[in-house]
Amino acid sequence: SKRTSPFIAFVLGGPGSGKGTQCMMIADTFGFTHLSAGDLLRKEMVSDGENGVMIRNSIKEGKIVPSEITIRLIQKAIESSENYKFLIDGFPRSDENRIAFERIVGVEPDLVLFFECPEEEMMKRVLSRNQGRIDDNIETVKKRLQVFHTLNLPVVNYYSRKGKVHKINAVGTLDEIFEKVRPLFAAFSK
Ligand code: UP5
Ligand code: MG
Repeated sequence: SKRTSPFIAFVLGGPGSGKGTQCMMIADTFGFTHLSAGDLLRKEMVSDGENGVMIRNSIKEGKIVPSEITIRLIQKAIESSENYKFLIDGFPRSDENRIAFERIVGVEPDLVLFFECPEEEMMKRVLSRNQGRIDDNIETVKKRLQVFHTLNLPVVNYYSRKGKVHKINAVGTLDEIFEKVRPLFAAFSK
């Protein structure tokens, strides 16, 4: 089936809520291309680009990188893909991010997934991840949680009012959570 615009799902949730993990399972099962905004920024951070130092400083402080930079990376990834179905993981993180995406890319998400997870659980997962991320330390995690509450949640509330949010309880085994996610995508596949 041909669409004129891509199918876009925003996948939101606090740090360590399981966005990346579930996106990999959705991508495998339903043929989506998984675009993690954080992964795109970490890749850009270690490239020779002019914004590397600024991106590193933002991530280290749990701050949101300027919208134009993140959107350019997401847009490039969408445009260079043959696919038309995308999971955009960890973006938009603020109303400003959201409005800039609407303005620059000019598309609305078809659906928004929100992984709801208690703060203690998110904290525990992030601090036991051990993959060398410069933001997986107690000081930065506290800042990430703060930013999540003040800037990310308004985006979830905005899409809730538009009836686009599917809230998923993110506590449980990977498979238990995926069984709650599956029906949302089954409806859109094929
Ligand atoms: N895990 C996963 N599911 C589990 C389960 N059900 N039970 C037990 N453990 C589970 O999971 C985290 C850890 O928990 C893993 O070890 C996993 O095995 C385990 P993961 O799937 O990685 O969770 P995720 O929600 O993806 O956590 P992440 O830490 O990636 O979330 P963040 O939103 O904090 O990180 P992100 O990479 O999106 O952003 C990092 C920074 O980049 C931001 O703070 C910001 O500075 C910057 N950024 C921007 O500026 N703009 C953007 O648009 C995006 C990022
Ligand atoms: Mg992630």
